[in-house]
Amino acid sequence: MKAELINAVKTKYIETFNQSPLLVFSPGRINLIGEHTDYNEGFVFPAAVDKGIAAAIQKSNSGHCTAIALNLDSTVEFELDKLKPSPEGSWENYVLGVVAEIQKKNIVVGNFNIVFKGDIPGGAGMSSSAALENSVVFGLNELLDLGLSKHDMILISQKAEHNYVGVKCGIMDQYASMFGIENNALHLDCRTVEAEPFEINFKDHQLMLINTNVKHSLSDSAYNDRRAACENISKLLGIKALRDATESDLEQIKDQVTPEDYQKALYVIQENKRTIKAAKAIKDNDLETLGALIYQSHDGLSNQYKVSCDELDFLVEQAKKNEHVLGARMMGGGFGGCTINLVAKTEAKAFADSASKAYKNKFNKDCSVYFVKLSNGTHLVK
Ligand code: GAF
Repeated sequence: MKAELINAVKTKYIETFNQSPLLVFSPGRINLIGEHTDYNEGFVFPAAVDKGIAAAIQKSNSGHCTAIALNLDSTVEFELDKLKPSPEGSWENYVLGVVAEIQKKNIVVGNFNIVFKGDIPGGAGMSSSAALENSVVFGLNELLDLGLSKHDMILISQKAEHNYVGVKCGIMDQYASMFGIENNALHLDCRTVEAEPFEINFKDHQLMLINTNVKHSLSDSAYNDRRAACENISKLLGIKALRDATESDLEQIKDQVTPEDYQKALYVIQENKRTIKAAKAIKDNDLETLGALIYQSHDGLSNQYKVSCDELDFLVEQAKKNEHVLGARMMGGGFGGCTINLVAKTEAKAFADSASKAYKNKFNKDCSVYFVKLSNGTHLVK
């Protein structure tokens, strides 16, 4: 699929602009465990996957920039000295935001044209946004020799999302998409922004994603609200981020926060511990423990952090009923998107079929099943 995407953007670029472009591929990501811990400066466990966004980019001498999204059949033109966000929900905000953040560093960006095509399902919680942002900053850095490091680039992508898209995201998605390593998941410390790669070979088990194919509205504002709640509690505790809190610290200020916010902070503290335990379980090849931690993660996301939805909870319940699924949970920001499942290889297809049938009966719509390969991060394609 990657080759087809690259071919499509290259062909469109040459047809439209009559020049030969640089080609970039930027992947989406999964996350084993560690959800909503990144903006609390805690641990996460993502991996880049073999679904992503291809971009063809080259300098423009037309006096303006043009960006084309082939999936959406949409073309946008803009001028670099007049950048401002487009209305909320516009895809080009990811592109404009990246350029604006580079400019904020007093780096001069020259005119360029860019064509995108991707195969990350929208709203699946697989970070098509980070893939898009990273493809732009990486492409511009190569094309214009901007001298940015990969760490600079992911911070630019993250700020673009904060300031142009309006989602106060953490650093997990941009990191995983940029720094992914084939066959590895990255145990990332979101405070130091350094990761330990873990080669993932679950032998007779594998990871499987099931996409609910729903994305409930308000997910962006609910995300920002949760981040704000975590930051308020950190302030009350006199710490930099919830990563520094223990359950007993939280207990001390229990009467100063709402019961709902108390549960949210407790979830973050517990999820951070689970993510550290998951790294040990993988090192010990203890898949039962890993699976149990994954189920606990979902329970916390659903009942304490309140970012799940009926469709996700239903798919996790289906997994729990199946003895061949060691763990399942919602993945990403929540309110829709995928569950990630740790399932016996020989039973994966049967579980996918039975869960899909049950889902269709319950919600009268289809879910989708994906088997992904852990892959390299954003790179040039020769
Ligand atoms: C979204 C955000 F972009 C990430 O930074 C992270 O917080 C995730 O939700 C939840 O773990 O993908």
